Amino acid sequence: MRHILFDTDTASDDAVALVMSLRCADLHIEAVTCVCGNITLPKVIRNARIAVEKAATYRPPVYAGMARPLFGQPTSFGEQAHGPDGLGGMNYPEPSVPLSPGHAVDQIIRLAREVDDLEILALGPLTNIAMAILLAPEAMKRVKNITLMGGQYRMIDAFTANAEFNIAMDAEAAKIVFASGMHLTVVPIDVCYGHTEIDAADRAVLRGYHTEVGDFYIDANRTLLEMNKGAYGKDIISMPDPTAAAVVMDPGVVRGRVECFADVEVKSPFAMGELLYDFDGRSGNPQNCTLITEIDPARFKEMVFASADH
Ligand SMILES: [Ca+2]
Repeated sequence: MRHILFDTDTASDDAVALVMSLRCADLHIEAVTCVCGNITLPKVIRNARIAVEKAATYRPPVYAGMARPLFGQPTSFGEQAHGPDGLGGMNYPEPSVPLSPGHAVDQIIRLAREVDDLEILALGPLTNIAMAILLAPEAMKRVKNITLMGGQYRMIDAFTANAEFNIAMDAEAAKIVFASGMHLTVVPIDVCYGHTEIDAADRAVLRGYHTEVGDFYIDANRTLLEMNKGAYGKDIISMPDPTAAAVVMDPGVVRGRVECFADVEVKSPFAMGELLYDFDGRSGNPQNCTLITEIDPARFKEMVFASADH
């Protein structure tokens, strides 16, 4: 059994990732820690509690974390992609899963100290993780690995002209995490687009199960679907966070990876939050991350389906 801390700015694709992770027999989610990102923190917390309830397995504690980036205020929210509530405007009823007392950052540090081989899955801006590193660097060095959905590899204009949303939203926090000495597995936005997207045929499979979770995966992402149709002419639901969760659940879903050094640009307004790489060591910096470069789309979709067929 692997021990996972699930850090999330729970919008619609985070919710799918959380249900998948809770339904994965190999993982135990020790805590769900919420961070401002796709939507405001109160909505993140509510959606995390909804997702835990929808998974209908065990109920890890859900903790409130940072409500804004390290510096300044959030520059953007994702209502246009995820709906006013972050879950497709579905207005799901108030969940029975409670918010647990205590601050997410304190709980991250506590678990890093108490749990051997703790792994972190980080699916939003890295504010909570950076705060934990600043407060307790030695405790955080006990963490086995952080798998994060964030950044870009070859695709540059994923959110701003040169950066992806999760990193751009709190670039300084990301820089702290990349400089921490902790081992990172980076799932960039590139590998979450294309063949891993949920198309009409995939949605028919999910609907065909006639399960609450199968419907939840599609309904919670309906704003994302409409945006992709309207803005990009693509009849798909993109699944960045479930893709990163799949990498944790089953490393066999990874088709390509490269060991490298990565850092985050925080000074250039034009490239704020851009991930920068050294693939051959010429910068003199030691490798600090495993960059995922290709995903097996069929295997990924099988994992999405398997988590929704019951
Ligand atoms: Ca997210």
